[in-house]
Amino acid sequence: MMTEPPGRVDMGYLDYVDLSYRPSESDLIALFRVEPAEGISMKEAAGRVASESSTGSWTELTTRTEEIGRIDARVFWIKRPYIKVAYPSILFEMGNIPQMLSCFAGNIFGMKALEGLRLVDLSIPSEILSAFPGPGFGIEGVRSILKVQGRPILATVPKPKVGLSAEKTAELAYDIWVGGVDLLKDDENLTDQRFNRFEERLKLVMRMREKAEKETGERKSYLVNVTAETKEMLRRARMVKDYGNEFIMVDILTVGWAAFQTLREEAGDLGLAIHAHRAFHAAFTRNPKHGMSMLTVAKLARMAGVDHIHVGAVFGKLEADKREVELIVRNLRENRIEEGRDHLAQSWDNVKTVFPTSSGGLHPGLIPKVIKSFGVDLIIQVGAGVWGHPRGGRAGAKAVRQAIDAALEDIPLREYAKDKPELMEALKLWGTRGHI
Ligand code: CAP
Ligand code: MG
Repeated sequence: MMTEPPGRVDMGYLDYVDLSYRPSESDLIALFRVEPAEGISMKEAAGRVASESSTGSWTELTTRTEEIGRIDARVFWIKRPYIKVAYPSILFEMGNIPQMLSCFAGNIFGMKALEGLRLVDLSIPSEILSAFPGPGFGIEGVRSILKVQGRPILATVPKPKVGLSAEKTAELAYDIWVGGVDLLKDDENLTDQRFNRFEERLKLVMRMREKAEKETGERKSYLVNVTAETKEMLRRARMVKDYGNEFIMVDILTVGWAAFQTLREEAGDLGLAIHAHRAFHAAFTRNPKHGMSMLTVAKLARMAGVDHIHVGAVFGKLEADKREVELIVRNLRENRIEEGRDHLAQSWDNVKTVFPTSSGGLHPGLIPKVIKSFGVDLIIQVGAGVWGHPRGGRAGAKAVRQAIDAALEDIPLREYAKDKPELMEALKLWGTRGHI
């Protein structure tokens, strides 16, 4: 006969389900969509999620004690296919996003007992939020760098996305700045390649910025892609500062959260604002039955301290659910979100706001829809919709600015375009619909 070790407490999956539990203020709440595998009940599947993401494993453990039971995650709500799990904050190392993800977004995605699992939303308690820096500038800070109020900020990325030389990039920068764009942006896969060296590009673009600012009397800046191995990324961020620019850009998901956290600290020391590109997100956000939502990514990004983040353009070339984009935008711009049927409540305390960036397949004909849907506290990022203009980038930039003005004045595009040849030509070419 086996003897039980002293203090041992048996714990099955169903013990992780306690529908009478009321989460405490310091619990982190996760909303999951769960699809149990054949033969597994919803309750057991839910229990398995809480178990594997906190203290449990596939069998009962001789080493488990009552003390350890205090840090169990608990399923406290089930409404098929959704469940809510409360994680005591002691489960988490403060200020460590990789560790947090390894709990509620780790092994559980691979469990054979689940057909599908999606992390839909997180409600992050103040105790955890306060361990992170949040954005250094936020919407207000970025607006005051650029001295632009009351309208969306306009950015453009030279196309082709890779292949242009540093000299050509600088030349194009001048064109679009003079055409009315506020921010030049690097593309997500342009970093320091042989055909376009990072420092060379930065130096030449900065020179052009001086010229463009003098000629237009407007502030112009550059979202410089520093994405690289972590130490190299920090070196590049310092270089951006040395050349006198205000922003860096980073592909937050391909560099990883740890690298991003390190970069955020460096940017804080240097006084640089951060533009976050989300390349790679669709690998795990796109399947509605599995993976993790973009809403979750955006909330972690606000907590970790991005100043801008791509949220999807809805009307453009890339997949984005309008309802989810609206929720993301609210979570980036507001300080308190009440719980709703498909999302959790969130208090942002004094964490600064983040500029949502709408991008991907945009062109002048879509601008009024974007502004109508997401408002003016927005960065509108247009690539091919500038560089595909029949009369080149400068005319393309003008056409987008004209479309923004038309939307703000609430004048239909075709009417506004009557005495604006740039906008008229863009509308002739692309119309007012999205292109995939
Ligand atoms: C837009 C873009 C962005 C996408 C990313 C591109 O260019 O620069 O990377 O918007 O998607 O290369 O596709 P276009 P999202 O304007 O030429 O489409 O913003 O959804 O993260
Ligand atoms: Mg791009």
